[in-house]
Amino acid sequence: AWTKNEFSGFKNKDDFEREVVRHVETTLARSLYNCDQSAAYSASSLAFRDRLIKDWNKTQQRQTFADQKRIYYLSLEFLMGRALDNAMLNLGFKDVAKEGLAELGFQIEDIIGQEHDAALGNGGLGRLAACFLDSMATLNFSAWGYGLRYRYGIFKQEIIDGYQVEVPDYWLDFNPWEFPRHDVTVDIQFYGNVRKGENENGKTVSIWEGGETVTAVAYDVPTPGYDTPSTNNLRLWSSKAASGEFDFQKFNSGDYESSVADQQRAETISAVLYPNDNLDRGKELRVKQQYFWVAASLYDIVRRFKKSGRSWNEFPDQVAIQLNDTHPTLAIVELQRILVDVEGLEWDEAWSIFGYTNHTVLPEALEKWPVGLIEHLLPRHLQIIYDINLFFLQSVESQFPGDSDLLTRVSIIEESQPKMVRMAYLAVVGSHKVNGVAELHSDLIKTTIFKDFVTIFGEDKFTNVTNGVTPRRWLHQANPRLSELIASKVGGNEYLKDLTLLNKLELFVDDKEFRKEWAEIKYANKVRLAKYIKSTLNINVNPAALFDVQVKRIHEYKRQQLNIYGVIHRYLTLKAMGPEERKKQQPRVSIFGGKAAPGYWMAKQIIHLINNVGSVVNKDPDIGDLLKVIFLEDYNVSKAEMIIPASDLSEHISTAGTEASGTSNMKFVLNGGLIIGTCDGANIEITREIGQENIFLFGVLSEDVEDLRHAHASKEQHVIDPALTKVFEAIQGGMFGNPQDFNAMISAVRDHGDFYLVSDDFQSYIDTHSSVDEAYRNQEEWVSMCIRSVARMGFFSSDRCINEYAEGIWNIEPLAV
Ligand code: 26W
Repeated sequence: AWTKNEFSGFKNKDDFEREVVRHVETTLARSLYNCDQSAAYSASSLAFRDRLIKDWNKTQQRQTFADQKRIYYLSLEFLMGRALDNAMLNLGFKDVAKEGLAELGFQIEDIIGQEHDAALGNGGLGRLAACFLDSMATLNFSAWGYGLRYRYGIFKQEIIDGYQVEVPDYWLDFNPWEFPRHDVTVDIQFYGNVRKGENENGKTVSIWEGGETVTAVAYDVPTPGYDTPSTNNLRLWSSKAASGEFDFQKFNSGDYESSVADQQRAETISAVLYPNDNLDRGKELRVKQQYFWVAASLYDIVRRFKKSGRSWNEFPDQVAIQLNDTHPTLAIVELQRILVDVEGLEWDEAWSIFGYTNHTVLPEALEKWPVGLIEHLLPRHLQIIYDINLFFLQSVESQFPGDSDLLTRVSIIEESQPKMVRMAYLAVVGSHKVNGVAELHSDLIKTTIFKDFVTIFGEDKFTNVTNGVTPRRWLHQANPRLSELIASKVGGNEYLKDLTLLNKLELFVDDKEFRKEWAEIKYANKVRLAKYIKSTLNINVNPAALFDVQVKRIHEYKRQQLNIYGVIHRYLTLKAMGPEERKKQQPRVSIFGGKAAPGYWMAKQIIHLINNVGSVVNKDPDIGDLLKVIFLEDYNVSKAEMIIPASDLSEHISTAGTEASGTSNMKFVLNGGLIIGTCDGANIEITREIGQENIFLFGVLSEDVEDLRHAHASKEQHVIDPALTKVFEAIQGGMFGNPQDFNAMISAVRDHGDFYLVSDDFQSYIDTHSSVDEAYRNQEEWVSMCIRSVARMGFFSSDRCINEYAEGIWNIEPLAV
């Protein structure tokens, strides 16, 4: 057993204050009289950081000493959000900090609000990686995250005249949470050529030489667990020019400019996060990022392994590498290169080192690289890919003799013009387990994109790990009052480490006083969001109205267009009513937020329509508080922490079969909101857990999607839903600005086969919204539904997911503290 103070923390508020003052005066070199909120943030962070470092060092020592298997989580994205609040809560000293800051004349919320989000991710995949880091530390696993230290995270979104404008997110001005390790560097090679030659031991191997070298520098970020001294490491690589002789030569011969240009070219590799979500654009710089990061990480992993002095056959007992989507798939090839070319080992296929998590079935998101590009950039790796493919196809041929169609279908090399390397197939062939992220999704990958591979490798290679979220950030941190109320009923904060304890709440569903407190907290959270809307958009929204929220990346498959058409339908319906009838309607606020990929034109049109509808509806005197339409600018993790607790109803309305899991659906329910959603992703398991009487499901089922699409495609113009037709007529009549702007959106439904089935689902969508209105009118029953739902959400903790990965994929046990 450990005591908190032994490891980290503050004796009391005075202790904390002293540390803040010390940092203000020395580290920041400012006087206390000149300490503004920003300085108070910096000093508080440094004070907590000092504590974190101690735990972190001890954890790393303990892990080195124990010398057990480690998990390496490779992800191109880590969407961490803010660190200070999280550090205060995980270390357990937020109260002390609050009092201390108050004495210094600050409100803790203002100080927390000074921090710039660490936004090194696009959406679901990156945030999942961040939740996993929190769980791995909390559960005391020896785990490392490996990623890229982008100078620019996901862009900031501004809305100007209703359109999205992208602004660069330069976030590194002051970042107390990272530690540059200028002594931990790896030289990474690109281009060049391959010849046969002898290695140190006189063995004939392939030698990759020439080309250019870029240096990877490690930046370490401590990631603390909750209520444990375990603090794991997230290592992010930054690129810089290698200080080779080549540069000096140029420099000395007076070619200063081109030497600086080389430097900039090297730095470009880790300069910017690609802002595409679910779309592969096949850019050379992206594959350079991938190899740079993967090669540096593997070098680091192998270096650590070799330090233990073990022989290579123990490698799989010491190392588990999880591939977060196909982005790090080159790690499979790079490890093979290290083993065969550098270490001189024989080709060995049967190692259980890699696990591959698939996060999407959308064909446009599946990575493929032109063979010519890989050959040019990574000539030796292409040879190894060909070898892997050869061995694989030979084994398929011996298993299914004469089935040449099968060989063509499963080949890692697609015989197209130009030829392509199929990264998902490479990941499947090179991993011992492949998992989807929700039951439906894991079933779908087995019957669609990886069907043939199930035949070849058998069912057991394919598994499911339903996603989860960390209750520390997504309940305790985001919704402190609700977290406290829950703790008072379920036996304290233990439930934050064992979320199934939430089930004790069922006993209090009928407790009037408890329900009242519950409702008051929701209301207070809505008031806070209403104030934020007032201060940013100058729009008054009534906190007593039903808050209906859809916040996520803007994408046609996520169907924000269905939502806004539903809003327009509501508006038209209200307009057609007499004043008496109107008074009987449920007031609503429709809240949207999310970024569109900068090159995704249709998604940007959707944002534009939402804003135009808002500017008409919000100032219509006939409507008043009955309907408001809000688009919140620059949705990110810290805004999610404010928005999610304020929602009554949230929308998870993807075309069935397209959303792999969704994770915000879990966060919304955990915060006492209900869901309107399709039978897709984790919505299905949420329904199973909380009961179908507590969720508003609608729409076609995934097994019917293909037939419907075919039926639409076979018709010239397909007949669309009459209510939706009215919506289209209103848009085309110019009710929401220049109708031409929205031709493409309408025509996608009307003339291009309605791929996302907006028309098919429209009627059931608006009917289901009517049921929501009706249910909301009975507030007592509504609150009961919310409490029951929260009580049954224990399954969706990312702790449960990590335990499933540990047991079913990584074969690893936690390290006792
Ligand atoms: C190559 C471009 C690219 C970039 C990002 C392709 C694909 C991605 C991600 C895999 C997209 C993503 O974030 N997927 C989401 O992953 C979440 C975590 O598993 C799921 O909850 C979401 O349903 C899924 O869309």
